[in-house]
Amino acid sequence: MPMPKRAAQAFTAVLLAASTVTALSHTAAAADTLGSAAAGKGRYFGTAVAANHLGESAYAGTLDREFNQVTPENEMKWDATEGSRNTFTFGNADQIVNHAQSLNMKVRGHTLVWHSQLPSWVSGLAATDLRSAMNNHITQVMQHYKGKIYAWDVVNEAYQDGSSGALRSSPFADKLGSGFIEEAFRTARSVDPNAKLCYNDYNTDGVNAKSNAVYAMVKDFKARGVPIDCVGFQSHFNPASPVPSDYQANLQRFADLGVDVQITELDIEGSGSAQATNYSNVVKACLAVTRCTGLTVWGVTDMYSWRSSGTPLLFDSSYAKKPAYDAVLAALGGSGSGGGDGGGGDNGGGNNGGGGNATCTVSFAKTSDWNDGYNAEVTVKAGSAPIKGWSVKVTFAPPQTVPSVWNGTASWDSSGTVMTVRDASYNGSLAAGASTSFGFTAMKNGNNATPTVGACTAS
Ligand code: G2I
Repeated sequence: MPMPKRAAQAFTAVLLAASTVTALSHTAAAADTLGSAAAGKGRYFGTAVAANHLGESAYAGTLDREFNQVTPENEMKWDATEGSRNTFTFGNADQIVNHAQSLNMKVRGHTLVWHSQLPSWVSGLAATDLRSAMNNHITQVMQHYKGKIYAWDVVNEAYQDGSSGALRSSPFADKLGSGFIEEAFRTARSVDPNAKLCYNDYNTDGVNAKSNAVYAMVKDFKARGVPIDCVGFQSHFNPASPVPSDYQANLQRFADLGVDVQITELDIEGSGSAQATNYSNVVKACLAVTRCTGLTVWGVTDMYSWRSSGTPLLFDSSYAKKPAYDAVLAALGGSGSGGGDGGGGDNGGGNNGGGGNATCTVSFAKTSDWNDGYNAEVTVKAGSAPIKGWSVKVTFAPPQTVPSVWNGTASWDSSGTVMTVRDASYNGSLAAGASTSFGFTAMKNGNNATPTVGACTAS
């Protein structure tokens, strides 16, 4: 439940107090955030998140407004979760997971078995001990987050760059042999059968020796029934490593093996229209592949990027939207301040969301009104297609506050005037034409105005 929010801006409009029921209805407009636009295409749009920035209001405000999926940037790695053998520390990762859950965002677990950010006690173990340490690590971390993670990067970056197509040297490959990957996936499935299990790597974005090696592994796993559900393509691009021309074809060939594919760590160095075009091409490639179920950028703002000087992200260091942001939103069929064109009718319809024709409408009613406050009910009605989730923005007149919301999950913009309410998961799924409702209590604090209810966004 949200804390009471005090609206900050001056309120000038004059509205007549209405004690009777006010009804308004909107048809779904083009979505105006990355997450809602992606949801309109049956995808998620996420970002890497660092726990130590969550207390910064511009950071959290941008995250909460724009994204509906998060990947902890470092907090779930082995050095962060099991720095000493069998002593597990989850505090920072829990902060991110709790934040995401309160806003109905998906969480990608990153990552269980990786040669980097690996504590030295692990690299020092002999084979038998290393095998049990690996399986114990997977088991303990996945158990802690069981039911909260939509997908895990079970194994990260196991292959070498270049033309060899071989596994990279690591304690796991060197001591356990190539079978460590299969073993990690089998252990992971036994711990949380509901989480999607992914292999994740970089420089595998186009067809090349490295991606061919990963492709052969996935094909073999599928043929032998080794559990694997998805492949992540990190997609760290710069002028020396640009978006490959066969990017979409490469995603498609993996999808054709029977796995989902995701863009997992997208960032593209550059600026202006060149960067925007590259971003747009990546989004279009994902939308063109039915099993490409979502995209994640590797950070909210250029300021905190792991390669900040390359300004590779969608928001600049002041959290202003860059041309790349507008291009991504337009490619997703949304329309925001940048004036996207609404996109085409492309409905890739991934397997985790609604199709492109998921719509909903809202109507608003004050259900009670007293000196200091009022209660309201917002009814959400699915359009002519079933929907899997919905969200509605409600803008309050300062200095009104909202101490309580029910049957929905609320988040607030940084000004404290705009509340976005998403379904409470149990009431997100609606048959065509079916309705549900959420409610809230508002305190007037001297302002008797009726809030403005925005369009309903369905996924
Ligand atoms: O290198 C970019 C990414 C490549 N794919 C896997 C990702 O997990 C990886 O993420 C980066 C993080 O963005 C960095 O933030 O992984 C780096 C480490 O391999 C992260 O850098 C580390 C620094 O090296 C440490 O000095 C620092 O303590 O971040 C740590 C936490 O801020």
